[in-house]
Amino acid sequence: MASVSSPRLAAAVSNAGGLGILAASSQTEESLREQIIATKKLTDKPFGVNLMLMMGNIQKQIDVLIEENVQVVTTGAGNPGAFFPRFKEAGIVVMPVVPSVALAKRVARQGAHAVIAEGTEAGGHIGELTTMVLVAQVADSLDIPVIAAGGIADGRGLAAAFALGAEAVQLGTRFVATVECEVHDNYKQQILKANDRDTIVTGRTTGHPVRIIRNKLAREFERLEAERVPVEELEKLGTGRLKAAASGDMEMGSVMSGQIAGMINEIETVADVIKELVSGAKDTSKSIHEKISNL
Ligand code: TUI
Repeated sequence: MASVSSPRLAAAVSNAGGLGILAASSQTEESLREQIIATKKLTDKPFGVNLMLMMGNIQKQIDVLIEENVQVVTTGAGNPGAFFPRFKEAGIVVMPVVPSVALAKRVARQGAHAVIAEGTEAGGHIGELTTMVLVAQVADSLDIPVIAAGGIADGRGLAAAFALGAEAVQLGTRFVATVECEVHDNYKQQILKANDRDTIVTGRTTGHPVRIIRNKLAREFERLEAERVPVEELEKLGTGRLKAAASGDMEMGSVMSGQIAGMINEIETVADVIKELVSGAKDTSKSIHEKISNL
């Protein structure tokens, strides 16, 4: 949710009973600190910060989290092992995103409090396994809580995640199409317009696959990857593209979105999304119970 999450969105999620997550992404320490302070002004509930592990200033970002007494950290796009001693010393709850059982087991050994098992249905940087197979296998392998992510936008997804052994869910794309999300309206409309097959994975050949909604940038990636141009050229093409999308460029912006976009048809408030998530899961549970009773 780099460039997409903001104090307003994270605070809205926490105020509605979820755990809002701010994206540290490529922010400077100063700007991350400002965002944390702004979020504290908007909610008195706990919230977390997501760290992208390949960032050059990550140690300085962690300094800020500790100084600002952030209680929960999620990590993405790498193995957070090297940072665990600092998190542990500061008493921070750590929940790494994991794309495989192997990494889930490793971070659990290193002291993770929970893992976020994110399937390839998700938007942005992704792994290979689907949520359906990943969550069940990770839940079978660990004795810490598993949070399911990737392809979850409503109560049916929440109920399905519980069925697979998860204790909670993480939503990304669903929260982009909310009133409180501060990306350009073009981005939200692109998600509303998208159908089930409108996302595509770019950058597989770079080792950093990223799921985005099909557009001119995606076609450009496809062309260059088919021509097997050097990785540096692809990385250059990808630089700054999420910010461009967040600012409204739907042609050459990286409009990151999960495959669930086809199911999102309305911009709603965060509170309504969370209310429907819970009531939808309860309805789903009843109908599952009936179906199973009739077996
Ligand atoms: O990180 C995300 N989503 C993101 S990051 C991002 S910015 C970016 N742009 C281009 C290339 C890379 C990043 C846009 N969206 N989600 C969490 C996530 N983490 N998804 C998958 C993973 C992951 C992948 C491999 C986590 C760990 C991992 O480990 C590999 C290893 O080192 O064992």
